[in-house]
Amino acid sequence: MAELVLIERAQAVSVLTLNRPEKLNAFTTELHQQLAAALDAAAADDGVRAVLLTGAGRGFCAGQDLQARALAMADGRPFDGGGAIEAWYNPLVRRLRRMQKPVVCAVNGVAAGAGANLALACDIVLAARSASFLQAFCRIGLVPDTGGSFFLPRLVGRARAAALMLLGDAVPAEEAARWGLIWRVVDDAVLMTEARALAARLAAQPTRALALIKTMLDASHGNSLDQQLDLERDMQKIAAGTADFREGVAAFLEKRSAKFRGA
Ligand code: LHQ
Repeated sequence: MAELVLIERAQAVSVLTLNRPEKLNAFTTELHQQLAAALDAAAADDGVRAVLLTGAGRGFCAGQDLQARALAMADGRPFDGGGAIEAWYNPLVRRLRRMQKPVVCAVNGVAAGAGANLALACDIVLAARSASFLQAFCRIGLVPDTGGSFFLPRLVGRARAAALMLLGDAVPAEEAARWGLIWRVVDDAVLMTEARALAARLAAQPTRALALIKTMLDASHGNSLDQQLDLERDMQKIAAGTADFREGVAAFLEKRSAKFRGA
């Protein structure tokens, strides 16, 4: 079986590399299957405290593989776009958002269609200066998926989201960072060093608290102030019950660095 997702363990970080470089890591069913399995394994392993997602070669991910073979249904029926979303793309976004640990995305090159929105579903996105983000869907008569119509307006506002989705133009990484679509741009040569350092730093933080923060961020846009205040109370109750909180306070009082265990 071809290794379409390379899995490397760097201490407490699981580094996942999409690996169809000749097709800019476009999604086939096999790639989806391997990515889902790798994310599930990372989620289930308490020794993994951060995930780093990137792509092999010059692209990050060109979205759905548009070759006829990848679109063909096994039983000869026409391609069912909604079926592919239900079977693969929606579960992928849910896996990332429900992951009880931070997910860093290192966008090493073009991120198009579902590939662009895959990046936006991660927690912190770093991009190489040469990378670009492209809501390619309208170019081929499709609509944004993989959470794009949810994430984009929240990240960059309706005006920019509308132009991105209706025009399908590429946004260079530096502009994406200026707009708040992603966290930061770095030189191509240092992307993976920076991304690995960031993931390692996150992996040494209090993992339970980080997971609770993800929950709060995701709830924030749908909640009223009162609901969010209640959620903060509930999340703080859980965080304050962790060993990592006790360690954090002890380290502060003893004027030393905290050694968080992620529990
Ligand atoms: C590709 C692809 C690709 C196959 C590059 N497929 N081969 C969900 C399920 C339901 C319905 C369907 O949609 C979805 C979600 C989606 O993601 S829809 C959006 C699908 N993606 C696109 O429309 C992007 C298509 N790709 C492009 O527009 C360009 O390739 C970009 C702008 C990403 C990069 O352009 P270039 O840097 O000029 O590279 P290239 O076009 O020369 O691509 C390099 C190779 O990769 C080339 O293969 P070849 O054998 O000719 O060298 C491309 O055919 C192949 N490739 N994207 N999505």
